[in-house]
Amino acid sequence: HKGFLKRKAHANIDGKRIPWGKRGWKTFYAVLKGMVLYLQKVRPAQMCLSEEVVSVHHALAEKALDYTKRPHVFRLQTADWRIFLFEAGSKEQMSSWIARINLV
Ligand code: I3P
Repeated sequence: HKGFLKRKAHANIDGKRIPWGKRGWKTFYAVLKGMVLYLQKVRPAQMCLSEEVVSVHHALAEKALDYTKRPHVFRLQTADWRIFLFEAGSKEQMSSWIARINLV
């Protein structure tokens, strides 16, 4: 499962609020392999690919019903209580990410 996703980090480990200045939306190329979500970011200036790794083992994905600023947004809560919002390109893509994440 792969594709572009926009992400906003909402809460850090143990549910601590992400501080001002680090709460913006960023685009990643996301790849879900097994129980791991790889978030790759292309950085043209550095000519390198930076990657973040998020474990989706015991994570919960659901449509972010209370977030209305953007469409097709789902919330991901990880086992260590981090919370991310992800914006997919369409309703279908959003549903498919949610289903795939909750399956593992
Ligand atoms: C954040 C950025 C986000 C915004 C967030 C801001 O600023 O503008 O887009 O979330 O608001 O704090 P920064 O990039 O400086 O961290 P929304 O797009 O959801 O409005 P928030 O603090 O209310 O989450």
